Amino acid sequence: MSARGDAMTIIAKEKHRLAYQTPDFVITQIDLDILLDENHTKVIAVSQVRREGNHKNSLVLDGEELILLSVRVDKKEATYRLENNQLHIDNVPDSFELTIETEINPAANSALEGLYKSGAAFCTQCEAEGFRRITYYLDRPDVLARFTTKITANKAAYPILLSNGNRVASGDNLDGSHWVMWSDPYPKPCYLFALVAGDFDVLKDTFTTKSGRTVSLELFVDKGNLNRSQHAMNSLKKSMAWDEQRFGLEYDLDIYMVVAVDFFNMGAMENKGLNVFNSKFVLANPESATDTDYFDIERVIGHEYFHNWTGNRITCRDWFQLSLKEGLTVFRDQEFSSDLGSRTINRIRNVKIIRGPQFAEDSGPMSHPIRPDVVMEMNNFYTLTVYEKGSEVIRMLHTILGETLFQKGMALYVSRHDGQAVTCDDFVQAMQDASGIDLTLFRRWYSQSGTPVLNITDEFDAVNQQYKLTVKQHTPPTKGQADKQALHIPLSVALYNKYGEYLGEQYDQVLNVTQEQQVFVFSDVADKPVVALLQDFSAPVRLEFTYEDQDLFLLIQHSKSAFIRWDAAQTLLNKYIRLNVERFQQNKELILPPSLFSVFAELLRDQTLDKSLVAEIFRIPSESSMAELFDDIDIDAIHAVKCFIENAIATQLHELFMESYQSNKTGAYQLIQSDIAKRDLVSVCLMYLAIHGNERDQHIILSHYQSADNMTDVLAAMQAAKQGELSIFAEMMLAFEAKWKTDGLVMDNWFRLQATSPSANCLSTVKSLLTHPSFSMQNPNRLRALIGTFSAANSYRFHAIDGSGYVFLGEILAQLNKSNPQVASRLITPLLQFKRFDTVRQGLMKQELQKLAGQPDLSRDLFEKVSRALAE
Ligand code: B3K
Ligand code: ZN
Repeated sequence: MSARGDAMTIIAKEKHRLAYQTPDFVITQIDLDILLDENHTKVIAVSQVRREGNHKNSLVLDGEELILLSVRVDKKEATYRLENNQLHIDNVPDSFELTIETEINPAANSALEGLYKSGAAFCTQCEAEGFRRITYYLDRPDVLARFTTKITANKAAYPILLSNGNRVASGDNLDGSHWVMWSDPYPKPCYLFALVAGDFDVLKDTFTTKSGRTVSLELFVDKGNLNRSQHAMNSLKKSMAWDEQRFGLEYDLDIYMVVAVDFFNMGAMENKGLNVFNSKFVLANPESATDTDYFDIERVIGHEYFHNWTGNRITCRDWFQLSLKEGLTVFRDQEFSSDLGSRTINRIRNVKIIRGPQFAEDSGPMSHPIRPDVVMEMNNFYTLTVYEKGSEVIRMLHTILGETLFQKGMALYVSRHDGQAVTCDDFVQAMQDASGIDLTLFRRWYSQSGTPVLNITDEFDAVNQQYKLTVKQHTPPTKGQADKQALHIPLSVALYNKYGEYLGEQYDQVLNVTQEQQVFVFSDVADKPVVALLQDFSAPVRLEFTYEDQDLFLLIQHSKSAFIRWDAAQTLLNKYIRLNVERFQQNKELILPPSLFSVFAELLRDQTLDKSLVAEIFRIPSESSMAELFDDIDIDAIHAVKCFIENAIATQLHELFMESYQSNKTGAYQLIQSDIAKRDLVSVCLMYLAIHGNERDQHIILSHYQSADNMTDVLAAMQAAKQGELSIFAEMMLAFEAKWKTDGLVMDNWFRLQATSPSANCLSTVKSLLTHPSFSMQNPNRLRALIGTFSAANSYRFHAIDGSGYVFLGEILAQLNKSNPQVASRLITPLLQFKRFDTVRQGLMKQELQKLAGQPDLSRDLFEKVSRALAE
């Protein structure tokens, strides 16, 4: 692979944010003529090139995995040099037409970047730097060109030929091929280019924009899948309406197309007017998809649609600015989901991601600010930090400015920068200019990596009736950043009295923490209050505050914020997780406070609570999020404590789970909020019943499975049976496999169940499944479902003390290093944290990393992560 090389060449490729330079040349127009063929696709690119600034530099274009056929400058054969994946053309005029002919091999493209085959179809993925695998080009986001694309292909095999913009012409050739010409009126960076060719079923609809224009909506799915495409179409229409209502942003082209493909490295891609989607985020019907699948489809359809403004019309100047579009668009999709569904439940689920895997990333060898400073392989920076923490940073701005000023800032940002490629600083500047609020200090969130810690102590002065909070902030050092500065942290707090009564709005405030230490005083407080801290998780920080159990119980029972009720339960559980891990290590008996059972029982009995909230409270943190409570991870202790807590709750509240199961069981399937919440709670009840596991419990689980008319209920029963290691699990798995074995997306659930099995032979099962007919090493969804789940979501088995889990993952990564480095680079994550484990595991994990480091053809993707981890 020509983009790869030995360690030294790779190091030379490290790029720095501050080294940004404006391009020497721009391309204003590119006309592509693409003759599709499985192994010999021909690409003729005619570009209008213009020199920028006063210099005599050569034109240097990026290209990878290309066969160069010819280069012409103003129609004349040109001389050129090929050096390190770049095409150099010396002595070019200031303005000229450049014609480049290349040949590519889409069928051999297993990396799924550039033009490749997904099953029978051709499709593309160009972000971040995939366009250079289609033709030699100025592959950088600040070069914006108008594109026309003529696609020619065999008509019988590829009746549908798509690209960005509007379809302007088409025709048939005598040899059985046909062609379609597309023209995109909006100048765009090449990462937004897309091409799709294949034989699809199409679902058509229209949307009328607020200014009265009719937009054609077309959703392309594999033949036979139309009955699974309606929800995605509904989601698209909801997204378009929501962006008009909440952000005042209207769609700009006459057509919006979405294509679902089976082979895709990530979720979806926002190519202008032609989104390409992983079929996982398009296809759903009640029988084959869960409530979570439905939710995710709506969320991802929204996310890609919202990029049309935040990403496409206004794009990134360089890739270091990725969070400009991703953090903002994640914030927008979270708000969309929250406006359409439950704000609290959305917030809880997003916060779990930050506190779990994002905090882990923040403290590990790949730790980086939301706007990274050094990048080797850009694909490695589509991270939880850039996306999810990036969204938290936007959310903090929203909290500080309020909705009105935030929207004023958005409007200014859009009007000021429409059609441009800009920076995160430009965004913050627009927010500051529109609001009049000084954001100088706030900008540090863009440059500082790591998770800030807020250490809070309180004091009650009965004589003066004052309640004081002393807030200290510090951010532990991270890779490349030893010294940290104070950040602007919005800290939302509210006070309650000892009966759990809310003290009123003057005691419910967002405090602006801006210094290393600050004291905040509340006056006229009659008795020592109970404080709810970091309401709605108002900042992505770790909180240190010593709560008495009784105060947490009070917040769980009485807080007027549903989020705080959940969060207080988390804090209580975390307190006992920490304590019990220590007790386990000291060989002491594990304990829980007796009131936990009575307070939790009340929650189950309370008919007024959102069922999903109750479900979330009863979901004990996963072992990997428990790990985030500790600097040094004790896998065995964490596993024991998790089992202990779940067993204790299952035993103590057994009858209540039985009752709650019966009263929340839903009738015929409906995709409505109240039923979704009930199914959620039912799945938790089933899980506890399975852990308890007597004959009656087993009977309930089996009959739940047998009578289910939807995938959510089917999987709830199977998940429970697996967790309780019940004998009925094996039969369920066999029946499921027989029914779904030809449907990869549905089988992913089955692979995930296998991969998360608590059973001691889990790894050998996972290994044997590599040859299962439904599995494929070429399909990223299958890889993530089986291997990704085993190594990231089954910590106890993956971290087996004999190192077998590590060796297994190491071997898989060595294989994927060649075929699909991007996916390999995602799957390696659990190995990177080796420093936090005991010496035996550390040694074994390190051994696997070293083996990878010794691979002669290590991809840039893996090299960056392995070398950063080993350098720690
Ligand atoms: N922008 C794409 C992600 C591209 C990832 C490239 N490795 C999807 C999204 O965030 O909407
Ligand atoms: Zn995105």
